[in-house]
Amino acid sequence: MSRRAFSLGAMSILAAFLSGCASNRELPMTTLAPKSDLGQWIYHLFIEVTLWDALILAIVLIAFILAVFIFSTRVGEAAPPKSAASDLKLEIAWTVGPALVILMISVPTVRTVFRSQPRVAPADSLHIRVIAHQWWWEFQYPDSKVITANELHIPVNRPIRLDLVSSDVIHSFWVPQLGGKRDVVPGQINELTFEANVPGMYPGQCAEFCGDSHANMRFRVMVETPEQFAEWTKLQQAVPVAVDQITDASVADGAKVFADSPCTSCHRIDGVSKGYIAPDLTHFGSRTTMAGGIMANTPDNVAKWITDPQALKPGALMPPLGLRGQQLNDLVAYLESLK
Ligand code: HEC
Ligand SMILES: [Cu+2]
Repeated sequence: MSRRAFSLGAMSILAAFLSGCASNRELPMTTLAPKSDLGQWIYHLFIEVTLWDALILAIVLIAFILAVFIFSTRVGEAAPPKSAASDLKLEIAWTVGPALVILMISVPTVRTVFRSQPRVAPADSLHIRVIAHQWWWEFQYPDSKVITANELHIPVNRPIRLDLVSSDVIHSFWVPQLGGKRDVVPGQINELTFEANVPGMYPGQCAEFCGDSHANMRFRVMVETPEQFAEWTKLQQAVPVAVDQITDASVADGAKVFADSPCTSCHRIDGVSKGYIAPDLTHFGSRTTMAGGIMANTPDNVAKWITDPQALKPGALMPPLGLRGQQLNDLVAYLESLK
């Protein structure tokens, strides 16, 4: 390969890499910009271990370079340098040395593990039950009875205690900026405790391969001020307008389409249906994303989703139900009206 071709190739790879970074800047999946106490502990641990590693690397490199100069055969020197078959002092040194290195890494690690996993939830913590499904996340707030999907709202500067359960296979709850991964294992309740300290929206992702749409099992955490969180909770607690009270004609027709369709056997809408194996749609219109956070919640996307869920999300456990035309439009208008 010519030099020019090589540098062109290298530059285009670099450009692709940099633009990839740029497009992610808005919602960074990074552990290097922690926004919670747990995230910060892990970040500091990473920096601490990296510094120790850098020191060790420097020592090894210096020793190596010195050895090359001191022990190499000189020009005109006939015999190779003599080698020792065994050297007790050296052997002790290279046993104790690595043991110390492991100690230096493991002490702060174990300390962080214990610090980040209190057995008893901190006083005043907000309890939330997280249920992982193939391939979406359900969030239940036992105190306020709110149920939502794929968008977890939490208040800033308040301890959060998540109880993580799975309804099918092993998943893993991971929000890089808020802290470490926690596996979600069927038949077991795992806990995660943290306190977010900067309001904002943080992307999350299932981090344990769980089937066809594992990569599409995303979610968002909205860290809000206490006032915003209280307001959101109030809206989620509101009972939807009764079907016979709906004023908009299209929305009212859509409500009928929903109530008369198999949608009701999987989805719950407060006062309308009791399905529980799929996302609760009582306040679907208030969510910004849908289907495991893979796309924006827009009328267009909802219509495409209902028409053919598997086309948008491989393996999605929702069947296409053959709705089209006016029926579909009305249904979408109804779903989006559920604020
Ligand atoms: C067999 C059960 C089942 C039926 C029937 C069903 N769905 Fe679903 N639906 C699901 C599942 C499961 C998901 C979650 C898919 C995912 O994200 O992987 C879902 C997701 C959705 C979502 C996105 C929700 C969100 O917040 O991400 C909407 C909207 C929706 N369904 C509407 C409907 C409508 C309207 C009907 C009736 C025409 C219907 N569904 C019928 C199982 C079902
Ligand atoms: Cu998963």
